[in-house]
Amino acid sequence: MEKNRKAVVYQIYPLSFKDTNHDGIGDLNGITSELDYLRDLGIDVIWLSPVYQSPMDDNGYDISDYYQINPMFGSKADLMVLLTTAHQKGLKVIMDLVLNHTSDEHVWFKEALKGKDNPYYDYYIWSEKPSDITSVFSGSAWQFVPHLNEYYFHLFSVKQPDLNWQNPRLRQEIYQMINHWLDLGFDGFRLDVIDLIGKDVHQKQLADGPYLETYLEELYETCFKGKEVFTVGEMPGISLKRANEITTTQKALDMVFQFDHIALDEVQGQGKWVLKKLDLIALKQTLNHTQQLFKHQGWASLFWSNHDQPRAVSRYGNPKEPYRKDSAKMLFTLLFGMKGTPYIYQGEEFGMTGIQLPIEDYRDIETKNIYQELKTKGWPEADIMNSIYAKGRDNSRTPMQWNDSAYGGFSTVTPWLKVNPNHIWINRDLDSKDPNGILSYLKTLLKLRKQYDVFTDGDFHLLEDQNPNLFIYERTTPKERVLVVCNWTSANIENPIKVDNLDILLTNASEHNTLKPYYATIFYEKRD
Ligand code: TEU
Ligand code: CA
Repeated sequence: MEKNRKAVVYQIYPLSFKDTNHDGIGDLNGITSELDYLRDLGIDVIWLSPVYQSPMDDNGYDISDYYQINPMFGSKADLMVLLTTAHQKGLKVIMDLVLNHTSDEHVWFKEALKGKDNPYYDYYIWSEKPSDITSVFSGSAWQFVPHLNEYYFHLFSVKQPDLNWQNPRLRQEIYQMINHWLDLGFDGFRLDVIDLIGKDVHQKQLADGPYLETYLEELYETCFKGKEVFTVGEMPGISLKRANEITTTQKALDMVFQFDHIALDEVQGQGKWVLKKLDLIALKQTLNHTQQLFKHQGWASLFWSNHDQPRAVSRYGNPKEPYRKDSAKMLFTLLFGMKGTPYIYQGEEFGMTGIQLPIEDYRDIETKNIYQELKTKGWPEADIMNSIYAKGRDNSRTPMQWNDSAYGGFSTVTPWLKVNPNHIWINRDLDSKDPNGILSYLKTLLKLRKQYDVFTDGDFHLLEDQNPNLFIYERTTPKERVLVVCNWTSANIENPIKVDNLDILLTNASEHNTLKPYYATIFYEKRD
């Protein structure tokens, strides 16, 4: 919705944000204690990854009770304190809704297992014969239940049975639950793999399923209509075109996460573990395509990273000194100069990097399963580990590095997942004291976005589209023009654009004719 178009969203992965009761696990009170920091950063909306009751097979994306809070994070009262305090500081809080599946420990599934006559049986997806669909987390997507002599469908872990959205009673029960969270005062939702609710498993149509728009409209009519709600749907399997159409109708979601620009460093069709070097021209084409498609209708989300994706600096920039800071600034500039809603993933704001661990230290179910799967397939150990270092989800889940103390100030005891040893020189406190830090740069960038409408409204023109090293574009309205110039590489490169007469809004450099490694500048011009 129009009113949300200047908002900036910050994603919190509660497990890894801040531990205040010394059990090595991040908690709600830890989040509340850092709200001033988030407000001062210039964000508007906090997206909380799931904190509901859960056996944590997939770190909370396996919900066993949508109404209760997992005690490892605190209580529902703690959550309400977080919400109220955030509101006092002018911040919104959106919850993560996992509606494609529940935990197998959810009471609905426990009831369903009692037999075909049970009213909850039809809340899930069953078959007498498994098809060849595989789970995102390895193996078949069908799990046999001997006493029912049937298989249930789980696109993710075996502990995440998929819900049957074609059942109207299930849908009503979900809507009721969503309205409960809205009644409590929450400001909106991030909807996990929401494209999947439109699937037809028996026709083998999953991500681009036929019922999506129908259910989204029903959800809108029953929960969101007439309320001020911020909604973003995660849609890993949907085309850009359909994402654009869904965000054009006023009766669905404000925006979606679409992943075309994310999948460019993997061999198409072979999944995320078969690595490929990213081609800047391909990235330009994809982002340009998005910007053009969303020029007149729809609304896009601007993100490099989240709790499933590797750290942006390690993946697209350069985590090595002396390049880390400049490349982090360059990545923010390149993406947040575009049209859409910026998303920052915790730690990205001061350039946290990925990690390399011995296999037994990984905690993510996907990583543990793929290690076994690739072993069985005969991949050499070194290749498996290289793929995990590059793409494993624990890269972005290591604890927040607040300072250089033991455990990075995240906790006073051994955390649930290793802290990156580089917290000694990469941490929030250190970066915030540095006038050339990433934080201070990002704060200015976010302020500029609020100040100049051209960032929200301007048309997007890609320049130098065949240049394999520089990413250059302009944004224009009849009144203003900004020119964004970025060097994607670690080499010095001559600037092909004449910039001598332009004002500078933001830069990480002092020289603008020879562009230093990871150079980034936003130039500005009034047009009359
Ligand atoms: O992720 C959905 C998804 O398809 C991917 O991002 C996936 O997790 C990853 O690419 C695997 O390679 C969402 C959540 O963000 C993720 O954390 C959950 O594990 C998943 O749904 C299941 O709920
Ligand atoms: Ca804790």
